[in-house]
Amino acid sequence: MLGLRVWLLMAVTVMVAGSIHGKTRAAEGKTKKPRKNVLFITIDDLNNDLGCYGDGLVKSPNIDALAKKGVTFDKAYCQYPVCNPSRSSFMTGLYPDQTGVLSNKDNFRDKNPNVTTLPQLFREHGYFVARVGKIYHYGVPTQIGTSGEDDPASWDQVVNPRGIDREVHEKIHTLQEGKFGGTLSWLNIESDDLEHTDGIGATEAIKLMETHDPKKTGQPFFLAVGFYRPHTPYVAPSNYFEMYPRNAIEPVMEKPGDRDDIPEAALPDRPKQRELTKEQRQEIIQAYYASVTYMDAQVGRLLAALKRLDLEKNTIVVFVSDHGYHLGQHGLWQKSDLFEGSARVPLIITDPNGKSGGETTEAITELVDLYPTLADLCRLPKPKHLKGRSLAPILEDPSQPGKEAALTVTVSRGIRVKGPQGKRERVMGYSIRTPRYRYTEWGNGKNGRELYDYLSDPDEFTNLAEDPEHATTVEQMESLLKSAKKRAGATPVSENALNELGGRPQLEG
Ligand SMILES: [Ca+2]
Repeated sequence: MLGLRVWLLMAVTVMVAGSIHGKTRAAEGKTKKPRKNVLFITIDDLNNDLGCYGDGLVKSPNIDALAKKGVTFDKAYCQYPVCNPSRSSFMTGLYPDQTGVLSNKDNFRDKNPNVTTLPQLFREHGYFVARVGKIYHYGVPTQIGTSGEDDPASWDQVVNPRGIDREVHEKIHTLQEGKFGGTLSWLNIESDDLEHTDGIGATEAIKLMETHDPKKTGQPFFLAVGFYRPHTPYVAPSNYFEMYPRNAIEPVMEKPGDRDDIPEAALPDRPKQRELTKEQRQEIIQAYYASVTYMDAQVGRLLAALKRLDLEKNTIVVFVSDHGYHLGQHGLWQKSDLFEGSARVPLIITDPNGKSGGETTEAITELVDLYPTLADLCRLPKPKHLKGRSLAPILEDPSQPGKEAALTVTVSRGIRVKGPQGKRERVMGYSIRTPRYRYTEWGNGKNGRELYDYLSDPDEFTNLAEDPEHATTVEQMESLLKSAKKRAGATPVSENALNELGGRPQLEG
């Protein structure tokens, strides 16, 4: 085991890009007053089950401590509830219809070869810009340790950690033999934090903070750290599993009748997930939460390093997940759907010079807003292509109103279009979330519509879309959705293209 451990601790691939602007940047760093650093932490498949979002069971002390220093966004929504489309959107500042990335197989450079990404903007303005782990799309777990589907133009340096979780696949419990990412899979393993991919990633990120400390280099940094947990397989050290006794977990069971008024397109079931027993659910949720708390500890290491290096007072921290995650709600697990559980994400932003600390905002927020926000906070010129809106005014005053509606889109599961034995096709789903309602159209409404009122129905049990009593609200929502689609560049996707998309293996990651 010792030999394996030594090897694992060295299992890091570091790549440094040829820096054509190196001299210019160093000079810039010396002549201008110190600028803010950015620590951009992205989490894979993390939902809002965290202490700072009011969860009474999940232990997330480090994320909660971060929330006390910044603004917690209670109504933040991803633009697509799957890794690659969501990440491509917030990293470019474009909506998914504009990036052209509607599955895990696409690349935003195909449609937008010269788009300036968020980290690229910082590179162009003299920052040292590095990535550790998953920022753009990675197939998890298979691409761990590689650069995944990276965007080389975004970074000066990249680090690809690979830990014990990538080496123990034969031990992992899974609902589908040989599959880990697109299904539910988990493993409790006696091990040390630092043997796992995210522990190695945190160590490498801390080294980058040390070597690229602006006090030494005269150059600010933009450090993007992408943790892999709690994405499946939920592999974490045993001590984190022990924090969640299974009988203390009260899993959500599918409510009888819940699906009666939900359109077929809205329910992307994955094999064997609806039939899980209560005991199986407890075992799976224990592993998910163990992975969350393990990841939280790695976030804590990054924040402690910022403090130790006296960088806290000049570093903006963003903590965000790429999309939400279901643990049994509506009989659904994981992601890919347009319910609140998949669309909503945790988002915390700290600005050391900001007035707010420890406040929560109810402002409707989209992840596409992150790019203009960071450009604003660091006083960089915003590229013209950006479609989001800066959150700087909300950070200044969290009681400010947000957007009228947040847009989340997805390609549906295959739905039967010609009778019960007919062929299955895919349609686009577009959903808006306002402060009170969620309204969703499948296939422009031809394949179903949904309206949920969170004031009276937080669990989305009753679909009000076809209820005559709510006709006025539906009309208002139709109009809001229409304008949201317009600003997001939604165009009719040809049926063939859509079915090609849907047929691709896009669930992993
Ligand atoms: Ca993800």
